[in-house]
Amino acid sequence: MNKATIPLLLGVILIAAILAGILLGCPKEGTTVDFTKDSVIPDGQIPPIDASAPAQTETATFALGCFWAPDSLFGSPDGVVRTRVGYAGGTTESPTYHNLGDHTETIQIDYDPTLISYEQLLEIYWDSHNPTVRPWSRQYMSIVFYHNSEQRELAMETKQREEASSGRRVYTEIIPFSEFHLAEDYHQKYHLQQVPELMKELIAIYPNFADFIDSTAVARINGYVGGHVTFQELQEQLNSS
Ligand code: MHO
Repeated sequence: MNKATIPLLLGVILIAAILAGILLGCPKEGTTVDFTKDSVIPDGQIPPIDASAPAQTETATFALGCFWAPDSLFGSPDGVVRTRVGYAGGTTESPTYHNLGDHTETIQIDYDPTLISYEQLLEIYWDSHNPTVRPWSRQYMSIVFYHNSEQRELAMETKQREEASSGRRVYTEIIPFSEFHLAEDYHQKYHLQQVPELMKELIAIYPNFADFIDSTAVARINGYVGGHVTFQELQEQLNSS
């Protein structure tokens, strides 16, 4: 074989390999999903993940600023069974978004402790907001509402760790949970509710809004809309049982 043909041959093989990769669909990452054409739940049935929701769950209650983003963030991890947003920590009776009184925007997370621990939820909590900034209103306070002494201990320990690592005061309050007032429907799964095509599809599957709020599948879809998983990962989550 002529010496000059070897690099040529290698070049041709390389180009062929790249083309084959593209044709066989390697770069799935950037694929955009168009919900005017594509469904998130193609068979239109309640997905397997909802049937696998355990009867026994534990609850974590956190405040970390506006509750819209945490609702998406905590919707994604395996082991989170449901998320709800509401108001807690104050004395005002029957608070609403426009009459919050001394309450704070709060997220409540029901989780399966065999799949995710309170400590892991606390990691997400500390990583996703900056509690060293003095809160400017009760509405956006940083608070861990503990449900038992074990949660209290873990919250105190990790708060101390945050203070030590930042070298700054952490304003997070650690107080006992007393009451959670569910927020208005339009605040639940807020990011997801901004996508009308998805809402149309999901309301057909969950005609009762309370079922929509409590669904694990809907929490995961809200996590996807918030950018916490890929569409491929979401499909695997919805089909897991
Ligand atoms: N900046 C947001 C905060 C909403 S959050 C539920 C707004 O008022 O649009 O507090």
